[in-house]
Amino acid sequence: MRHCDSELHVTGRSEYTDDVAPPEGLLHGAVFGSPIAHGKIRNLDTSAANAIEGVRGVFVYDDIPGQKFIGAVIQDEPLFAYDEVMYHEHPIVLIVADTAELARKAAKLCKVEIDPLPITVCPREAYKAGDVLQEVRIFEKGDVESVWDQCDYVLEGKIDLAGQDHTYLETNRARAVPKEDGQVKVYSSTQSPSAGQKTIAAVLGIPMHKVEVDVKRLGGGFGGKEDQATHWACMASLAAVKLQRPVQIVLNRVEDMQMTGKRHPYKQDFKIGLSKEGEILAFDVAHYQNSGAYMDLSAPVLERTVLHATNAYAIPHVKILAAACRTHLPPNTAYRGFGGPQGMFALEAAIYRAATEMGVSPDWIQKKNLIQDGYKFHYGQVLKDCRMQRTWEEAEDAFEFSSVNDRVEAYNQTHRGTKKGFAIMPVCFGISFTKTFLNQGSSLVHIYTDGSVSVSTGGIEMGQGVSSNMIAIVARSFGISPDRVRCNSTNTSRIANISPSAASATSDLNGNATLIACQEILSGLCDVAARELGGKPEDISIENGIVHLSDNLTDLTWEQLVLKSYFSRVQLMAHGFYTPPGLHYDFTKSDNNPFHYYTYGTCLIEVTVDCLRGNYTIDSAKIVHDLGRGIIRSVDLGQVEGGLAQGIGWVTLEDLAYSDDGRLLSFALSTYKAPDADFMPDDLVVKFLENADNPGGPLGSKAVGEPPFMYGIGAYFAIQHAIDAFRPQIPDEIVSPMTPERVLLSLYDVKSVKPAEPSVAL
Ligand code: LUZ
Ligand code: MOS
Repeated sequence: MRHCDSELHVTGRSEYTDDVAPPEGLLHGAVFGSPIAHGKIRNLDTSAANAIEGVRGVFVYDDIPGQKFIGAVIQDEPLFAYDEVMYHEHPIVLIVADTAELARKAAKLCKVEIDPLPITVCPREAYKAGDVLQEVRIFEKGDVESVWDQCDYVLEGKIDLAGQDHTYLETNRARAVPKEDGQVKVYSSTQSPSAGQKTIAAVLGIPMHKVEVDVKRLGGGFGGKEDQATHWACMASLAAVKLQRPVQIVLNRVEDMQMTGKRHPYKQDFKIGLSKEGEILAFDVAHYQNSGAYMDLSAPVLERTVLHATNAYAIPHVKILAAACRTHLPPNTAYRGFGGPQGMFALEAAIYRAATEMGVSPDWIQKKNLIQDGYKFHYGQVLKDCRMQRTWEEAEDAFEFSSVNDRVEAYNQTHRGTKKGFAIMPVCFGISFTKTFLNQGSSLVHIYTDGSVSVSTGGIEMGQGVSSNMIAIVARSFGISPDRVRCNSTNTSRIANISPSAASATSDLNGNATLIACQEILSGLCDVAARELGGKPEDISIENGIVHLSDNLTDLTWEQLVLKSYFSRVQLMAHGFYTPPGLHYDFTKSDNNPFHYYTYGTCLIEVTVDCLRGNYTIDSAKIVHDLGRGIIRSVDLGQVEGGLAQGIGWVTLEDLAYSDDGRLLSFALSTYKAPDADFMPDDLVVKFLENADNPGGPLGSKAVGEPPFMYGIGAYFAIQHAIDAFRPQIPDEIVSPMTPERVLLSLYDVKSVKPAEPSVAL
């Protein structure tokens, strides 16, 4: 089976939110945002905007009839800024007009007078000033202070990790259509339709059953639409209900980049202690998360940083400080990996630093400290069916780890202008929402009288292939061809209280729910078939669309069985509900079981650095990945390759630069470079573990969305390795991303320069 949308995609016929034919009288919204990053609004004048011919509505904070503050964790964020602006381009006014061009023109005529207040963009500074979004927490296992003396090596360092723009092809957008009796139907590019529904209802002050959110598919989400799609859906709904006209908001690329939150940048301090045999005895790390102006998902993101702070390594003494620091940036948000990558980066940096000091290769330390069955994490979960060492060993054999070092050294000894480097990145990623209640999935399966089937679930198709997975699960459950099955849009009137499509868990939760729904229908169908064929229901099976009795072919087809069941008044639709067992998690306690299981893998990355120019190529990436028993190979491969590309992009090209006054400098795709196909290694090998069924996933599968992202971290240390071959160094601060400019500066003894302000007016 292939991705079910592949033909529609390559022929440009797949429909996205605003591809659906515009309803009559559709109006268009544009947002006026704050010209500065922090200050008190003294006066707001929208009269010039209002006076423009074709402007149909101007909306500000006071026009909100219901709840004026929104937010998934706590409601601390006003839908429109009203007394204090907290970041550059913070939305203040929504203009609605006949065309998007007119709305944008009018938005430019809004005038706001603001008394400036001090701006903080650095989380360390916010932390020192005590400006944190929640109580600073310290997690401890063992006692790091007691072991430094026993360590043969103790190393410290500082890290400056940049954020990352989601760079989905489809920017944030929503269309709201007013319906009879105060209802509103909303087409939203969101990973979380129920969050949209709930928040729209609260903002409008109406019950949730008056709001229907429908999502066919997204042109990418990556976490950027887990929480922050809600804002635009609320604004469009507010205007649509007030004006009784359909209203659409489509952010352009620059607006999307400036107004929405990103992956959280972090500043980090680490201290690591090792024995001379290479055992990691203690790891002490402080994570200063750059949370942005409001909470958004910062707290759960920071939790996952804490949970993944020791990644794939067994460490007896651990101390982790976690601070969510308020800065004057848009609220940072979910992004593939959800804090996990930031947690893992710090430890990899510490291991690299230790390896440099000890004169060994980092992989010698990595391998010695890999987790195994029975290991108890600092948050209490005990590992079982651990496949960490297995993926490492299979990668070691398949990709000949033992010869990589010699090969790279031999190259470096004979080449002056270019140097090679490599790194290995093991990944252990916990699968489940850490907010335990979110771990629920629902599915509605309908068999129609012609034998065709439709399935609706809480899963959002954002390119990742969840719809294809749902189709595969239905087709296999009923023993019919996937062409007989269609996956519907995700709709809050068909499925209630949908958890966001996030945490890599969408196919797991909704796929297991789909299996349950199919089983329920199947038991009725088997009764009918048994009666018809004169056998026992438990001896009935269906394969390739034909009913089998005790594994023997019969004359009864799927279509006939369905029709007979219908005429016998047997149920042909069912709702399935699934929640994984045994999860419990309390951030303040240490005996937790947050994850249903873990996904494992090991990646080897090799690079070549051009030591004259500072640019580099990623020569190869070779991965052994555990996906249980995969559902659709090409879909899984797409997730692994896409995740890897995004991970490499995060630590290499994607330079999310802010000025000291809180303005995003790289606010367009001309100045913000995401990796493309050419940048990816020609030599890309992905091997899936064999005989690795996972009892926790549907059809034995494992979650695959996020874990491969973290393989990309290896690219950073591979490049550093190559740089060190040219000019050995211990940087004062480990700064990511490793852009070609930074590489060049570190190859030669020059002090870092600040990026120039872009001169192009947009
Ligand atoms: N979203 C969320 C996530 O709300 N909770 C999580 O634990 C999570 N983990 C990964 C990605 N998104
Ligand atoms: Mo996410 S970071 O929306 O799984």
